[in-house]
Amino acid sequence: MTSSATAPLLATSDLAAHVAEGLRRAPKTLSSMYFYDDAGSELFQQIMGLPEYYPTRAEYGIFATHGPAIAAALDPADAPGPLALVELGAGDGLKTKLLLRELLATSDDFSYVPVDISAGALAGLAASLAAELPGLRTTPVATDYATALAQLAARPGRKAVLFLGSNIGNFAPTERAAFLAQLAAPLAAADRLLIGFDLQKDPRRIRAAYDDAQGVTAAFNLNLLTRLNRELAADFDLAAWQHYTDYDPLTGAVRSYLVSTRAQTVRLGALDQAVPFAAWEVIHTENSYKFTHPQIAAMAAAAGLRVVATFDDGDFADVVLAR
Ligand code: AVI
Repeated sequence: MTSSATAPLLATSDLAAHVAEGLRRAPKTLSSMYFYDDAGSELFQQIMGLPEYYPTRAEYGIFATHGPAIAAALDPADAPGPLALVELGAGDGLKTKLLLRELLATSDDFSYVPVDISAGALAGLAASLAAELPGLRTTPVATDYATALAQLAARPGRKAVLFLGSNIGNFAPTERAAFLAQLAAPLAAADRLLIGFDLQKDPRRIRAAYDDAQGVTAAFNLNLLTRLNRELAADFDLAAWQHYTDYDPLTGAVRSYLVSTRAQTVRLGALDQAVPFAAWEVIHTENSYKFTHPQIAAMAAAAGLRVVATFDDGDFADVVLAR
């Protein structure tokens, strides 16, 4: 997301309420949404360049190969009126820039609305777009998905919504269905939705993508505790926590955890709370689901959407959907 604002995107009270609730659950849970403070966003940038983390390269390759066809599916030649390209979770926009170049060349009236939870990532994206695509009209929005969905529903005019990078995989199945239904609801006949799905494949390859040899993904996961130390006056001792991740081919879920390597009690000053952890107890921090084409078709149908086009390299699929 691009924004001139650098203020925290989520009030500390939101984080505090979330953490208080998540650490009362069994198993203890924290949402991966909170990975993306400025340090976490930078670590995610590094992850996207790792040899083991194939999804970003795969999707970039799909955009590089099929850019004109993707642009045509999102902005059909006979569709009326200006187009707003709204991207949820825009990040650094590397892949989207391929599409933006294509649309700038073919569409006479479109604008780009990158939405992201990280104001830092958005500011970087806005600066790079201004330098690389000076003719582009950009309106960045720094917010979370829930607010973005409400804003989307209220937005008049033709729109194409991008949800790339297998961000859809970070929802649990029930949340995913609800999110897709909310995304679908405001779409008119000429509107389009492009979703990037990571596909099920060699389980070892998937697992390695979330447990890289350099330990960047571990640092990304552990950064959540650093964030809680800073923003909630917590005293997590990072030396007593490990990153652990596993892939279940039956459910298609990569699950990531922070593992307490000893019995310990952590104080969260801002919550006035002390949380006990048993030795080897885990905090579940992330789901990263992988999909099959039949699952994708079923999810689309359940949200009242049809598949307009699919761009697939065998590892990853970008699917254009419409009402
Ligand atoms: C942002 N999201 C799609 C990434 C994923 O693959 O689930 C986040 C990530 N977590 C660990 N590595 C990458």
